[in-house]
Amino acid sequence: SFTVLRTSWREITWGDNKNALQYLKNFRPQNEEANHIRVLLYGPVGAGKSSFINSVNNVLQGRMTNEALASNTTSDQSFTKIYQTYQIKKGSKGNFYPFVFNDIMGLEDGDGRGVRTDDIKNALKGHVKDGYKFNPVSPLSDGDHGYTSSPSISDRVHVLVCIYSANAAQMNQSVLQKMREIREAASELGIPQLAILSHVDEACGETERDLKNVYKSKHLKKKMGDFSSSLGIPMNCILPVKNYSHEIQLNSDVTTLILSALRLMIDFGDDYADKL
Ligand SMILES: Nc1nc2c(ncn2[C@@H]2O[C@H](COP(=O)(O)OP(=O)(O)OP(=O)(O)O)[C@@H](O)[C@H]2O)c(=O)[nH]1
Ligand SMILES: [Mg+2]
Repeated sequence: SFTVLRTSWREITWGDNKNALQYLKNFRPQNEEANHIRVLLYGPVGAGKSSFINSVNNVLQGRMTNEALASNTTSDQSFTKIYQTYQIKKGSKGNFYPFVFNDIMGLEDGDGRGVRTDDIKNALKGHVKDGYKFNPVSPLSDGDHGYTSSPSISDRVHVLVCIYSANAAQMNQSVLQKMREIREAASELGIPQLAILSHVDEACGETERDLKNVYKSKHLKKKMGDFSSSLGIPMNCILPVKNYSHEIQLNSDVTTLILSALRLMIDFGDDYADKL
């Protein structure tokens, strides 16, 4: 075929998810002062931020779940407006995995609708209280109810993950500009960054037919390359993912990609938290 390469351009082991699962089950932050590694997901409306958290939850629970509430309505307003920390249950005794997720309201085109870049910077530094409802009109400031003045290591963001749909037509310039600003803010703080290219199933027929073609698809390789250069994130920090969306049961290949992205973000975050 003209659309797929003969061999994968990146190595990945399909169908054996046990090692990665065990690694995550055993994981503890190196920094003993850190209760958890905090992952902040950001990206345009509908990119799949909530779905990614749902997918991680599915994979770690070993069954389908619906806790992070991915929106199923098509709307120009983002579904995620509250700064909420998502924990993942571990076992049945009120334990949680030592990594947590936050997702930030979509970056929308134009002014005054998405989360302000200043508030994303606040979140990176741990100043945004859990449950805070972002105000698109004015950013949080010291003294506000939702503002944490002296954040702990656990309040801070340890890894920033940008999610973008492989199925999106073209990168919107104002969204791109906003993503760059956020990246720069994170870079100034030394926070490691990754990017997830979601919806890889919908973006390429060969991948839709068989997810194992994800690193053989010429189209997706180009998408990842374009994404890398427009965002300024190196190719080895870009991970393709197909979120659990229409499935009613777990699928080993879907899980493989989710675990591979999750493991990298936890490790990057852990390295950063260890230096704090
Ligand atoms: N086929 C497919 N559908 C996906 C994927 N990721 C997300 N979806 C679907 O895309 C829609 C939007 O996903 P969400 O997870 O709600 O997106 P979001 O980034 O949280 O969006 P906001 O909270 O509105 O900013 C949902 O209907 C998901 O089921 C994917 O990788 N593949
Ligand atoms: Mg969402």
